[in-house]
Amino acid sequence: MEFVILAVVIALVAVGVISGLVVSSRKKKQLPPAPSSTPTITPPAEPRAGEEAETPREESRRTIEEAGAPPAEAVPETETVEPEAPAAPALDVPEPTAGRLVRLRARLARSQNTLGKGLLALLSRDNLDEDTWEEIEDTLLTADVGVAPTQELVERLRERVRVLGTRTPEELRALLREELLTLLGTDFDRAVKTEGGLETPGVVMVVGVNGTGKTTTTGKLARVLVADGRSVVLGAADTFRAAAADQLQTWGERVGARTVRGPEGGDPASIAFDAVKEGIAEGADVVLIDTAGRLHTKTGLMDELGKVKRVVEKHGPLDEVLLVLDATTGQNGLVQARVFAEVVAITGIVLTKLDGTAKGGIVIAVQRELGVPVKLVGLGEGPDDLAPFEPEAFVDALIGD
Ligand SMILES: Nc1nc2c(ncn2[C@@H]2O[C@H](COP(=O)(O)OP(=O)(O)OP(=O)(O)O)[C@@H](O)[C@H]2O)c(=O)[nH]1
Ligand SMILES: [Mg+2]
Repeated sequence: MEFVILAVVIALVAVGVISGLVVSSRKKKQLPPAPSSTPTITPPAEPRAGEEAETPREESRRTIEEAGAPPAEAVPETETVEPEAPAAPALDVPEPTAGRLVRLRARLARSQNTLGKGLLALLSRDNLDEDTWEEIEDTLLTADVGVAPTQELVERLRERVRVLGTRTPEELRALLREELLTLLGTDFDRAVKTEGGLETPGVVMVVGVNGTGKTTTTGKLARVLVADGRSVVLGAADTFRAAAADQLQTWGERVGARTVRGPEGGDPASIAFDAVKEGIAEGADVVLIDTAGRLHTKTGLMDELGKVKRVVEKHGPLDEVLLVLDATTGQNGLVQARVFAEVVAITGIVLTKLDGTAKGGIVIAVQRELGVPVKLVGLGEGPDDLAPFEPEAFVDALIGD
């Protein structure tokens, strides 16, 4: 008898364990794959201080509920809209955007050492002879500041050091800070524009060559917007790569943003068009359109990008065309920038992978090249590693304050 009871208990426990495993493996399958090494969906992504954390979360929830049940007429005839996974309650709570650059300043360590500390060390030499000025020039060129800006900076520093006569490390730091800021420009409008029209959402298109970080940036930007209380629709206009739309959708699902997508190999312009249409239909605040990476040397592909933009503009003007450049590719980025600017009139630059390079000076060079401000910088693969670009915070991070 005892044996029978024991056997029943063991059997029950075994069933419990097995069903637990099944459920948890099912759960795992439902979770979209993480776009980066950070953990997915489990709420909240990062431990956050009590009350502040609550507000955006409420708003995110509201977004997914609205998005989950659009009015019948809002659904486009084509099957381009994939509704989200059944109202997963666990949405990420993105970090607030204010002060991100300050928080992520340590990620600029490589540029910090080469550019900031390197320059300060050189300027602090007792004897600022020709050789030293040449070394200063080399340091700037190595950090990808570019030839013309480098010459300007060195000339102005030389002049000011000469006039100053005696110089303390504090004075030199202040001089360098001022001159770097002058080169970066402090009066550009660096806000990413997403106001849109009266009846239309803000529309932002993200362009750039392969692998620069377009999709990642689009996903991170969606989080920034959601954190600011805006509702977002994503347009997966990259139909070249099979996984591209999934990658974008995964980002969207984490914050409750719907992704409009089409068949692989489909027409990117019509997906982009449908995404804005969907944004209008559901009264979204912002539509972000991710495009396929393309070689800037391939005329046909570049023409296609121009077409995507023109088709989207049938709904109304674009608020932003963001060019994503990989900071580690240095001067090659400038060549890309020039070609893209000709085809789609860039309104802002996103410099990604600044965390992995000593070439932070590219910020100066690329702005100079396009006459368009750097608006965002990517400082890592984490979901909230995208920061609004602030010249003061950037320079302070480089040379220490
Ligand atoms: N370290 C670092 N990695 C980044 C950053 N931004 C993007 N990445 C990584 O760069 C790789 C490419 O990113 P994607 O967003 O897929 O690039 P893409 O431009 O969309 O690529 P295609 O769609 O193939 O053209 C990914 O592994 C990202 O995690 C950044 O700021 N820092
Ligand atoms: Mg992509």
